[in-house]
Amino acid sequence: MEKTLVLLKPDAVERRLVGRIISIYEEKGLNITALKMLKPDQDIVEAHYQEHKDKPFFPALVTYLTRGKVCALIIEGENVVNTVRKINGATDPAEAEAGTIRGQFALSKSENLVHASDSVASAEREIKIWFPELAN
Ligand code: FUP
Repeated sequence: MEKTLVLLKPDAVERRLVGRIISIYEEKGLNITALKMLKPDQDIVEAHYQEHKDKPFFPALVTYLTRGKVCALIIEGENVVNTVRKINGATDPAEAEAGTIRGQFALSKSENLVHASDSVASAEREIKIWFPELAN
């Protein structure tokens, strides 16, 4: 079954939206197969966002992700990578459809509540970063 890596970022935890957001994935019929809360260090966040390391927003992105606890999840289901990206909505909440998580709960492009892998290959890479204990 296809897997994706989801992060509920520090703003989601600070705003006590973890339960509501997880419910949206579950009510869609997707399965949460791993879940943990952790305060990530700089290394893990830099590894996760390596594609953005030369972008001007990268230092602020690392500060944001490391400022508090995140909830990391593995979600499984048919076509789950695309399904969760649609549920999350566009990166910029101003462009996200109203029914999406970002469309409903977020305002800021830099603090947009959730992350989800953008491909099956990204999901495999990101699951190893956030759940190294599950590697076989
Ligand atoms: P997404 O795949 O939707 O998480 O979006 P990106 O990989 O493009 O961006 C990752 C994170 O970088 C965003 F969630 C927030 C941050 N970002 C900014 O702060 N400014 C930007 O212009 C683009 C992204």
